[in-house]
Amino acid sequence: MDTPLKSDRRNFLKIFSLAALSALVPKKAASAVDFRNDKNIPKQYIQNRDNPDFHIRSANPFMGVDMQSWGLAIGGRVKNPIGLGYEDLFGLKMHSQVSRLKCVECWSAKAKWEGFRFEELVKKVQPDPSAKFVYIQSADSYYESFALEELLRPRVLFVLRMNGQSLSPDHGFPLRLIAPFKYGYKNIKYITSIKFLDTRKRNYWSNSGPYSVDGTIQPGVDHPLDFNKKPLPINGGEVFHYFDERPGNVSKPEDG
Ligand SMILES: Nc1nc2c(c(=O)[nH]1)N[C@H]1C(S)=C(S)[C@@H](COP(=O)(O)O)O[C@H]1N2
Ligand SMILES: [Mo]
Repeated sequence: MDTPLKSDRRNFLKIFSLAALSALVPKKAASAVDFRNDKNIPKQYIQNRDNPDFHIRSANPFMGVDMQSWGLAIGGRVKNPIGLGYEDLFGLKMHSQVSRLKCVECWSAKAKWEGFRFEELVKKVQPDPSAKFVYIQSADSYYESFALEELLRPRVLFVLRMNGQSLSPDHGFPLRLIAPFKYGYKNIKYITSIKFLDTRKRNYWSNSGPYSVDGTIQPGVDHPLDFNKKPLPINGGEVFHYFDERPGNVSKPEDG
């Protein structure tokens, strides 16, 4: 089901007003405090937490998305750049799947995810033939990078609902990506912008730790890209953590 043109236009105008607004507001005003290296993150911030059911990973702790100013901007090398509001996303054809998210830290958890497929957005914006890559940015200054083709694969969902409810702030409200064949860090939360590009950009964790841009889960290997680009084998059928085995050998990077 396509969102009516009228709605696209309304949101296209909204993008302009957002752009005008952001020109007035100094960059980073919303997240003036940087808690990345802070041990005492205020309780109300979204932050790393090990839950029995589903861990939370948040590289840049923040207060969550403010829906007053949230919109999804889709542009770059496309015929029709658009802006969509939260309600517009529910006009897209929904799919549901149960799949597991696997973090490079060797925990995993599964959930029922509901959302739309990337082709819904592709149909609307009509990428140029040169647009072979996609760059996704989020409200917590996280960013990811994909080949366009990867996002069109089966079981890749732009997710609005988790286990029968709207995504919680911890798990990426209002919009996150689920790509089960990629490590957790590729499954970007709090999405605000999707750009079609002719070059491949890097992602947050390849710039901040020993992780690859690609992030494809390889059976029999711990990380897709470990130190010295040497894949680490799975020990005894279980994934083990490099840092558990060689204490002091290398410094532990931030949580990935
Ligand atoms: N915007 C954003 N997306 C993100 C992250 C993040 O810090 N910010 N962490 C990633 C990592 S490392 C993992 S393992 C998963 C964890 O998802 P969860 O917090 O819903 O369990 O989210 C990924 N997506
Ligand atoms: Mo992760």
